[in-house]
Amino acid sequence: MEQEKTDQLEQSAIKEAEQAEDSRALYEVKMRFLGRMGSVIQLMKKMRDLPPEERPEFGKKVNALRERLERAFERIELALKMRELAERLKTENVDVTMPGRKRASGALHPVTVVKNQLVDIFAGMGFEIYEGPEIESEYYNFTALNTPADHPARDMQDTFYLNDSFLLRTQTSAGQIRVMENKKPPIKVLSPGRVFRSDDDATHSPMFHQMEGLVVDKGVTLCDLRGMLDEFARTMFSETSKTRLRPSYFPFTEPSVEVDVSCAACGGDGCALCKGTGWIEVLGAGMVHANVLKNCGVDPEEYSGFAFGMGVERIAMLKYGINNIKLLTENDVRFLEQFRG
Ligand code: 2NL
Repeated sequence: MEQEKTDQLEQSAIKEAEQAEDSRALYEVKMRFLGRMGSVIQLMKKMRDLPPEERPEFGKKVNALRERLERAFERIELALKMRELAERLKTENVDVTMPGRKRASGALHPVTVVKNQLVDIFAGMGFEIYEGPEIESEYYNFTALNTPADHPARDMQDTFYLNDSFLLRTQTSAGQIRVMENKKPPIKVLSPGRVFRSDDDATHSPMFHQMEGLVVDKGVTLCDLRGMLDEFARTMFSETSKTRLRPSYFPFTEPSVEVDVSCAACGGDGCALCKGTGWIEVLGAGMVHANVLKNCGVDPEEYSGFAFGMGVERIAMLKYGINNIKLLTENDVRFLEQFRG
């Protein structure tokens, strides 16, 4: 009777195990027979109902059954795993000859490249970098810079006003005024940053990047400015670049100059880029006006200074032969791709 029961249990366990669809189902069957509440344990518990002399014999039998079942489950599990692996290998095969997906790599924008170059050149000459705020008061942007109340640059037509006294800075010198107010000379600062003017055509954009330099100390002259600009032109454009100063006017400098650099495209002979003149206008500069120094608490009898300002987009356009400033803000990938370093 007992023998019959064990045989039956063994047979149905093996049968169910062999019918299991996957390893999960097989594990469930195994738990049902060999688990802590499984049939084999239940069978073992029956030992208590037997007379003591029959117990050892019964125990041995049940233990033998458990060992046989464990081996059977191991064998079935191995076969099932092999089958599942074969199945996976059939569906998850990888075509190692397939070409990879191309990933487009990014690069710095040409304006950023030129800005970094300019910062490197002037930092190498000992300039400190100071970036002021983009929103400025009328005082820092115009009044302190000796720009009279009726100057056309202050006009609503040219300047973006936020309210009666605040505006989007039209030049980075607004920030340089703060430096002069707060620091005793010697001063040597470079201010790169966005500026805003109500201007819009092929060479003017309502937002562009400016880079202004300011040097204030005892005995600073226009000659120092020129020497520094020569060095700048040679590093930025070509080893053989020359500079030329032409008289000009800015309210914040006296004297004021416009600075031309010999055309790097033709070497000064005259070409389409320089419109046959051999020279290209690159920046504006001058000796800091005595009124500007006074406005910042710097004594013009004791100190003098020079300053210069250039448009970063303009330098980038000259360097790369770009004929429309808008190309620099449209961000057409076909345009930008040509500047990958
Ligand atoms: C231009 C001309 C210029 C300055 C900027 C300056 C700054 C201070 C005092 C005096 Cl704090 N001047 N900056 C001077 C001359 C010209 O920029 O054409 N910029 C695009």
